[in-house]
Amino acid sequence: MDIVAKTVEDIKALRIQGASNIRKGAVSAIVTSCLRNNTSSERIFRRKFIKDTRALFNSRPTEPELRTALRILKKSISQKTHTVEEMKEIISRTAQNYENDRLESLKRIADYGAEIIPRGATILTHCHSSSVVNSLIKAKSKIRAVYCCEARPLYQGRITVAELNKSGINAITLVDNAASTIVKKCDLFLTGADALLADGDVINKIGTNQLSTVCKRYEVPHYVLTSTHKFEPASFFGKEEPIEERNPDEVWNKFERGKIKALNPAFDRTDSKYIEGIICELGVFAPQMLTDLLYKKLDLEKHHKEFLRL
Ligand code: RUB
Repeated sequence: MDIVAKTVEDIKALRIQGASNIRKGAVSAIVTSCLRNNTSSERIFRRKFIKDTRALFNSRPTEPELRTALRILKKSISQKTHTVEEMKEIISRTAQNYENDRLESLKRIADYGAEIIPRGATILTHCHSSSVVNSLIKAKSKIRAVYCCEARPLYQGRITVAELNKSGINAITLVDNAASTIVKKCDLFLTGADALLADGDVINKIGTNQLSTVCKRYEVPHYVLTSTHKFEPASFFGKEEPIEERNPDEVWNKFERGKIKALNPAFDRTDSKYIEGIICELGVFAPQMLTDLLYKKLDLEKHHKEFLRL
């Protein structure tokens, strides 16, 4: 099977899971597909590149980082005079630069994240985020316990608890509905993000919003750890970020549930007013301060049309 088709399938089936891994898998597939392309015709090369990019772009709806990386790759070969060999070289180089930039971001997020964790901390987390796991591992010596919500229906929280345990952190799994009973003994609630929006709201795994609301009630600060690559610039121009609706069979398979309907949204949106801070590669920010900064940094007023086009 073609590498791009296989990657799209893996992303849809969550064999590649989490915003950062999805982007990484997609970029690697597109680079491999380009390098394997034997054509010497620039037109045919571009046509295949666009077809592959579109398939990956649409593989999961609520993933701005995936879209950002693919937009950057496409922009890198926008000059129409390149030969196929030049385009291959540019695409590989751009992908490598992006990866280096993300690795550097991840390192900085882990540093800033570890810094806000107090000594003897008890922490609540939800689902699986590479940014959160990295920060917790970095702050290991200060951590008393991490409670990891399972994140039904697909239990990505179990990936978190297993990774933390393996690194020697006292990590405990709990069903999602038990969170409010232990939140009172937690110092922090830490999550990743799938999308960061213009008004400072954050989209993350389903259940994040209700946990964040409970945390606010008990004055447990919710910090979101994410790189600014998850920012969706289209949200500044009124575009709603779609929430992926997944197969109801993930909740309850159809042989057992018969005609009973099941709802299965993958993500939810947490209001910026519940979020204490966003920890990104630039530092720790109040949500809206960060989005104002990104608007200016990306010079979106001038470039938004060009930036948003795939
Ligand atoms: C994963 C999820 C993660 C974010 C951030 O959902 O919600 O918290 O993607 O991940 P799913 P990271 O399992 O449905 O992809 O910090 O690794 O980018």
